[in-house]
Amino acid sequence: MPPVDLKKVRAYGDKSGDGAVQLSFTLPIPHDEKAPPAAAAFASRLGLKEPSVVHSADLGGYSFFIVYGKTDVEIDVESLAVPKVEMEVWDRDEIDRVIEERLGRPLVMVGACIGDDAHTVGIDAIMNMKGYHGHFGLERYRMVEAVNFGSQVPPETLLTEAIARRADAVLASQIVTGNDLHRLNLARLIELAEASGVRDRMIFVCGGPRIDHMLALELGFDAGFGRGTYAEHVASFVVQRLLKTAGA
Ligand code: B12
Repeated sequence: MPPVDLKKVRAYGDKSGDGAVQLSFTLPIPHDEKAPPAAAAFASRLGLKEPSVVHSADLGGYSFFIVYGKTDVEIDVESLAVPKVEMEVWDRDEIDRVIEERLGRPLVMVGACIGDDAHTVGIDAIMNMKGYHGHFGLERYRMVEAVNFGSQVPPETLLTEAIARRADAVLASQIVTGNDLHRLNLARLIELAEASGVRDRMIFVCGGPRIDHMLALELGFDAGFGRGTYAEHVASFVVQRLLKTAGA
């Protein structure tokens, strides 16, 4: 691969620097002879040069498109400041050993999909015994008491359970929604924790397919995790944060 100037990054299609991109979208129009030209016009208005509609399909009254095009846009990747979760990823044995030897008691971690969200597969992957992709979940950790409250749990309920169990960490899962319900739900959890005076007594972690650490920090969480997260990432973060707080 040729060297890339990270201050001037262009899209890569067939060859370096060609600026070729692929875009998919739906228009609320019938899938007739005007549909592909409408898609090309739409892509053109977005600033794409040489728009070419390579796929279109009838969605039952609406039309779906895939369009190729070119752009001169360049971005300066070096100038982007992106926070990342500061931690070293330990394996399950190491995490259990450190909890036992340095913290001296099992840790309690409670979690749920909050609000209306019923997408439990992600939080199950982190918390349940079976885990995900061959990485066991928190229930499998000898020194972690993990309680997964499942789907559509109001933030109030999750916090009440966390307080009742004197949780060390609260794990909230959210699908990012177009109307920003994820922001409302996640922010509500933190507001409630602050109002109850427990914000500093627990570690708050959120996650989901389009959640990232930057969004998590913005909403008042300690960390945020997206796709490809395993239980050991979350547990490593929680343990290392507790050690830091304890000065251990
Ligand atoms: C399965 C599924 C469902 C199932 C969920 C069943 C269940 N028990 O979970 C059902 C059929 C119920 C469903 C319903 C809906 N769904 Co759905 N669903 C999916 C699907 C196909 C897979 C999601 C999944 O299981 N991924 C696998 C897990 C392992 O990945 P993950 O969630 O990213 O989790 C990982 C990380 O994100 C992270 N993580 C997740 N949570 C947490 C929490 C913490 C604390 C941490 C640290 C990490 C973490 O760790 C996990 C492991 O690495 C996705 C499409 C897709 N391919 O992603 C759509 C998708 C998420 N659904 C979508 C939609 C729109 C809906 C509905 C609104 C559809 C409808 N109109 O009814 C409803 C909403 C229901 C509701 N009230 O929430 C959209 C969301 C769009 C968006 N805004 O981004 C998607 C993206 C599909 C799409 N392209 O349109 N869905």
